[in-house]
Amino acid sequence: MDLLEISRRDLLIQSGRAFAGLALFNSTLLAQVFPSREGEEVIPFLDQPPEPPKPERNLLKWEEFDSWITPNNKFFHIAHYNKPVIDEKNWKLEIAGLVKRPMTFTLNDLKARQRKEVIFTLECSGNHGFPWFVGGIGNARWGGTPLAPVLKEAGLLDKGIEVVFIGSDEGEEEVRGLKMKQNFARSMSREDAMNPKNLLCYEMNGEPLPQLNGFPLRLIAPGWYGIANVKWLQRIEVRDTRYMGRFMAKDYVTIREEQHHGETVWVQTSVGRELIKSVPAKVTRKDGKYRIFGAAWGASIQRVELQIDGGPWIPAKIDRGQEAEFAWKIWTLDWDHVSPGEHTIVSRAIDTRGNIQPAMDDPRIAKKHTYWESNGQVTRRIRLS
Ligand SMILES: Nc1nc2c(c(=O)[nH]1)N[C@H]1C(S)=C(S)[C@@H](COP(=O)(O)O)O[C@H]1N2
Ligand SMILES: [Mo]
Repeated sequence: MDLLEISRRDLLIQSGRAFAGLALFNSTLLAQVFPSREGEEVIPFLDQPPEPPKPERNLLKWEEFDSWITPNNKFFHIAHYNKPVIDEKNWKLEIAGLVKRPMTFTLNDLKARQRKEVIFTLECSGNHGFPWFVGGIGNARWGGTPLAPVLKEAGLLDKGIEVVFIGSDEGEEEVRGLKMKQNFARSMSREDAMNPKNLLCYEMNGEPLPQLNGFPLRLIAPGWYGIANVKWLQRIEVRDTRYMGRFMAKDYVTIREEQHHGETVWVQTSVGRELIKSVPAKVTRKDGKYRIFGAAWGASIQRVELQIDGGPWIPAKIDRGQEAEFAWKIWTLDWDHVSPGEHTIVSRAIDTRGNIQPAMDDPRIAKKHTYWESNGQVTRRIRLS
């Protein structure tokens, strides 16, 4: 059983770390226990994603969703350029640009600093719905050292307004017929970069960061879409102008029609913070009783509701993840009085301020012309016998 395997694996990881406190150990194990029922059977949805065009991305298969923490070998990976294999002996992180004291750090230097963990659900902003790209998401326990004190030590100059995170991976870009080599990079405003939650991350679920997830170091920016979490980090550069690279200003741009004083305006924004979202993950049957499982993330989740066959919204039960601000919540609904035949299931998440995950026909979704940041309500179809 998958669940037991994960627990055993976690046990090995935890016991390998000599001084892991018993309380932490217990709570981690407890948190991973999925609200599943022994021997239940998963009923496949009718709307299946097509065969993944890029199997190497290792996307999440929602019907196999059975762990609050996504194990490293089941975590998706997306790389836009090459996938550098880095020898940590030859690697350094450089802090450069508009700082008083340019600095370099080896991996051991970073590991010697304050260590922090965050459980954060990383979602690719391209995850735009069934039956297309949906599995670019996973939840991991990321370990590393906080970024803000490192930047403080380097001393940002007053005119430094932009912090650029540059990866080791590179590709060719073309602007106005000019071809040039570029490294993958994303930026944040000085204020966003200094957020105490940001980590220079070298560990994923208690193991060194896997190569495809950015070994030896990546940025983990809890609350931001995947694209902001720069992998294979090699240089952090402080500038006095906005960074305009491909993944900030050209690609990963949301284009939406908005109404300004009754006029239609096309607005372009760079993909940014995660948005409130939920998805029905799977339906199971045990002794003729059905249970719907799902996840909700991207905001501080107050509740999740389900609509079956266009009926009233029914509250689901949130079972896991309430304690972790940036992690997905796992919810379930015991589905009674089910008749044979075809059914639709829709979920919506509501945040602690009362904001509701938008319906697909909400102008925020319907008037969006690029597929990024698609947090509309997901409808799934199923046939029961
Ligand atoms: N250096 C680098 N960082 C990157 C990327 C990349 O191509 N190169 N892809 C980004 C995108 S689009 C996503 S969704 C996340 C995926 O993180 P993962 O591969 O660890 O799942 O990494 C981000 N960081
Ligand atoms: Mo992404």
